[in-house]
Amino acid sequence: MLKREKLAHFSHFSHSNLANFASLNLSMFNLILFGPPGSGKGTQSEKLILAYGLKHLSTGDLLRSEIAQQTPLGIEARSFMDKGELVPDEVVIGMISSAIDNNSQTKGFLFDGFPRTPAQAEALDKLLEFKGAPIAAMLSLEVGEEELIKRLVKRGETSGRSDDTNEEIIRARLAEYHKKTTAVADHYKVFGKVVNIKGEGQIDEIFKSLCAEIDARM
Ligand code: B4P
Repeated sequence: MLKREKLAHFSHFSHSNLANFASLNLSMFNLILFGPPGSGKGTQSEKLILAYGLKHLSTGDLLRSEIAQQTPLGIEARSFMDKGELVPDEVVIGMISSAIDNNSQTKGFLFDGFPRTPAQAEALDKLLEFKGAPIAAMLSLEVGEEELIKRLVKRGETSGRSDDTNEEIIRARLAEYHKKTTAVADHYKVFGKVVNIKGEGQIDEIFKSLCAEIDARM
């Protein structure tokens, strides 16, 4: 059985089977999918969670769900997202912390769009240290700036996402990425966990490159 099939197979294990799971020495396997807005994190995450049976935690999706339900958190988050700014750390960290607690039986998380600041990275490390399950790798999708803008403008034509609708906001998101998020890669480089992947080209080719890097670390 391929490693990724093996891991997906174990995702069907129930709570009572956890002892078996531990005796097989398959501890929690956690990944970060990293990259600028529009680099394909959401696109590749959908394929990776199917292949490896990991629990997908996308802070963008969680925030958009809060906005759709018009919760106080969603209303606050929207005011930042509509300007292309990051949502404050304490809001996002609280949200991720509950999502981790609510999925304690998973055999691994795929973090998509989180962490986006060094403070979020430190908070995540502490949450996972508590579970004895550190980040195995940060897979970083590399895509040129003009290609990113082209993709997001195109998505804006159909997605209805307010942060994709005009180029000025898209450029603000990219500026925010350079100002606050690139430092997160520096944080994980210190631990030798960053793997750069070319994020331009066919979606399936990029997926294969990601799988090769994951399989090498399982
Ligand atoms: P996110 O939801 O994380 O989204 P994103 O960065 O815009 O996009 P992603 O990289 O997932 O792109 P996708 O695959 O969809 O963030 C939205 C906002 O939420 C942020 O700006 C911020 O305000 C807030 N937020 C989220 N997390 C936060 C945090 N931790 N802290 C603070 N604030 C936070 O791809 C984009 C497009 O490209 C798609 O249309 C796709 O079809 C296309 N595409 C993908 N791969 C392609 C390929 N190989 N070739 C051609 N097109 C491709």
